[in-house]
Amino acid sequence: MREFDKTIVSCAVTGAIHTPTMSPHLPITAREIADEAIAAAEAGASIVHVHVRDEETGEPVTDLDLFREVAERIAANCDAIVQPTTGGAPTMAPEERIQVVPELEPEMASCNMGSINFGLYQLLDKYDEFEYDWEAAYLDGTRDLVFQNTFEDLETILPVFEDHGTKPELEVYDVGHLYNAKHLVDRGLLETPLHIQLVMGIHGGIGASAKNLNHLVDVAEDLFGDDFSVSVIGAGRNEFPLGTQAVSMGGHARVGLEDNLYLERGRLAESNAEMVEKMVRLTREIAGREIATPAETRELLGLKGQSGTNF
Ligand code: KMH
Ligand code: ZN
Repeated sequence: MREFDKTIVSCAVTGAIHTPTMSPHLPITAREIADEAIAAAEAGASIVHVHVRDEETGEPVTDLDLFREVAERIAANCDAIVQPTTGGAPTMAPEERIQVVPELEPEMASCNMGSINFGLYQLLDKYDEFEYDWEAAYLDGTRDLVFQNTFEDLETILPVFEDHGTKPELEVYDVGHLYNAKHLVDRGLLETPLHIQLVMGIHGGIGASAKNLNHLVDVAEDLFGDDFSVSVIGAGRNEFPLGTQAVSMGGHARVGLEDNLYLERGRLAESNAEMVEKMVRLTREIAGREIATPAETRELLGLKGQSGTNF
């Protein structure tokens, strides 16, 4: 694993996993999403990962005007790296999800390294009723749903990243996805060094445990030698423990309301910024490492710079 002297903290401010009823602090409108990202950057996040939502109902959408509004507002107010999702929601088709890359030509975007069952239906039991009709149907629908990222999908979308100078952040939900990435590197569809985001604890993907994190890093080292950097997302209550393990082993961490609604057991996070502040504190106090600025992160990851984007 590539060892940087600084730690990259990313923040995923809204996502498509959690629905409006689950937290009053989940940003919904383009303005709210952008402002949460700006505050997260001010708290120390050098990469802000963004999804967009229907501004009335909060339903995940791929509306390019909303993505543009979010990206432009963030870029006008901070120098964080704006990283749109090409994952969208598990219900969306890959060809719909990739459109944001040609539109915004971002420095980075997420790129999902394989299909998985993406179970959210287990969240239904936690809520007596939902504010919007779509929420329960959306969650229940994941019982019979595959979050699609086939080899053909990847063959189609990876050249789009290449054409627009967008570095893919490889979202890896299970160990097999690392072998998918190796296959794509061998076919010249992925360029090293890779930036791998280990997504742990999604229902349908690898379980979130210290042992599994070590295993995933071991497999990545077998496959890529030192030609990769790794960040870690622990879903839900796993976020801070696995993020701390990651930064302590020379990796990086992602926090935010996309992946986890709680600042600590039983206490909803009131903002993405306070989640970033906690991860920065843990990085400094437990791992004894400093946080990378956006400029340092661009250098470490070989990004093209904000001037190379289309927003
Ligand atoms: N929302 C999930 C379907 C990504 O942003 O690329 C996957 C996701 C990953 O959020
Ligand atoms: Zn996402």
